Amino acid sequence: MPTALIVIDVQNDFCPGGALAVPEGDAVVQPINRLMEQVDAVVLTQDWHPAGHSSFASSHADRLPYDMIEMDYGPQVLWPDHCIQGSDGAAFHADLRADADMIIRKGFRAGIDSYSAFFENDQTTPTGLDGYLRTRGIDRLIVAGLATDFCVHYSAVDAAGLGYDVSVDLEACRGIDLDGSLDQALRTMVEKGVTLRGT
Ligand code: VGL
Ligand code: ZN
Repeated sequence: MPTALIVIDVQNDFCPGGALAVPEGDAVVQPINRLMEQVDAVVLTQDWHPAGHSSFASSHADRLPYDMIEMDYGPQVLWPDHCIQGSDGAAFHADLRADADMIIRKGFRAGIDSYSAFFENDQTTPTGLDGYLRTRGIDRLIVAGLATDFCVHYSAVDAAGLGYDVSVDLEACRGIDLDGSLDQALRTMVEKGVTLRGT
């Protein structure tokens, strides 16, 4: 089966020292580099927000990072400012192999966040990745990267819903874990038909 590796958001801001650092976020780089050698196609996603993005706590009066708010498309966690377009924080980790086939940027509309590589957080606006993969004849996906409980989770569940054979390599992922979000994400992925590897 033609297989693609979908590398989620391995960017400086999600690594130690970054604006939204995931614990041990940089530990995913070497396992991902090795996975890249085992697949037919490699896609990187890049969280890519304009300054003042609506997912930033700083864009809302009297709100702090990790507060929840209600957006017109549903509940949204508020984050520290991160992955601003063109910033060093938005750049890929320097040790991530650079020879990917495709880079898909997400979260670039000021009023809507995008955790998933396939649909924005309204769960209907497509990013175009499904079309790219289908026209390349890809039917199996390995998903890895940051963060397990947010962008990896939503990308894997959407991919399964779109009919791909999806596995998540947990050795090549790290999570944020807000109030049990990591366990919840693992359970949801399994329920939606995603295979978890490396547990
Ligand atoms: C992510 C929070 C905000 C992620 C992106 O890559 O999981 N999380 N933006
Ligand atoms: Zn983001």
